[in-house]
Amino acid sequence: MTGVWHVLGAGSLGGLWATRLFRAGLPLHLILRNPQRLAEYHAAGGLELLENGTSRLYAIPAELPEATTPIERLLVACKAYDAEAAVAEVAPRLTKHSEILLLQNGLGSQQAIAEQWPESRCIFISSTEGAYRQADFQIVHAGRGQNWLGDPVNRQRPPWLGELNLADIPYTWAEDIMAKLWRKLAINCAINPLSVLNDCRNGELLNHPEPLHKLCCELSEVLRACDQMDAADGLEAEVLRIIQATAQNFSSMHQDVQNGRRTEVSFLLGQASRAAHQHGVVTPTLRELLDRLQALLRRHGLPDD
Ligand code: NAD
Ligand code: KPL
Repeated sequence: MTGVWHVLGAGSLGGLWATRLFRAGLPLHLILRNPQRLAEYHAAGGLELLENGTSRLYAIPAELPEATTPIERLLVACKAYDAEAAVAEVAPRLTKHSEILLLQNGLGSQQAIAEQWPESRCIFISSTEGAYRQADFQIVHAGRGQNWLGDPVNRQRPPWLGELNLADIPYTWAEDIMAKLWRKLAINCAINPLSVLNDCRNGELLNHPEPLHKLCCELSEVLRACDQMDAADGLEAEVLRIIQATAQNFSSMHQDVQNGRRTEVSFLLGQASRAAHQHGVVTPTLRELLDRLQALLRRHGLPDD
């Protein structure tokens, strides 16, 4: 074993990772945001994982950000818009050679954290696993998937990857994690906003081939301008394949809006738009989509970033 895991954020994906690591016998602490959340957690008796029709409660030790034990490996499982501030709260506890694992979707939050804490090794994760919260501290493992882990500045595998095998957490070490993250960002940009604006399941987007096609062309051009040739290759075909494979599902952004939760738009469409602007790529479809999406978010009383 190579040290203690600290999981920052006991939500859906953080809970899924934490329960699997803990039941494999790995040393782990959850970090909860404030004394009230910690008291509620203790009252619940731990984190419950519902999986394959069975449920089990795991009494994982939990603490506050201001605890004093050093942190060597931090798994950040907050939403992209909370991640930097959450790391700042525990930053005084990070050891000199600490590792920060970032589970956030989209792009932008990872780079901000890597710049802010250059002494820590930042490992980016692109996850296609599915989990949601049925109630506070009750996590449902809803969909099998993959976790790609990688470090854009150091391709060496960390020594603790074997612990993920022990915990039955599916993973692949990605030599080019940026390509994975850009590809997922582009797929989410193509599907999620259109599903929100048309208020539909993913499959119904096949009835709107024109905006989907234009969007995929613009997104591919943005990816190529960012030197992400692999991520651009065959984007539209993959988007169509994913739409078919998830035809009956509502996208995560659609679910966020339906449930009155803030979206990660700034780290998805916002990031694609900023990259387009920076590289002088003209993206009228993307721009119009972002404007319409932000207007809809404001109408729903949600932040538009
Ligand atoms: P979530 O909202 O279920 O969980 C986030 C948790 O972080 C919440 O419990 C929140 O209270 C906590 N948090 C926020 N600020 C904190 C702070 N300062 N200190 C401590 N805790 C704090 O979100 P999620 O669905 O687990 O998503 C996390 C990230 O993973 C997102 O970027 C999401 O896009 C990505 N992701 C999620 C899934 C999924 O199936 N849920 C799949 C792939 C990727
Ligand atoms: O990742 C997704 C999401 O809903 O966030 C899919 C299903 C791929 C749609 O973009």
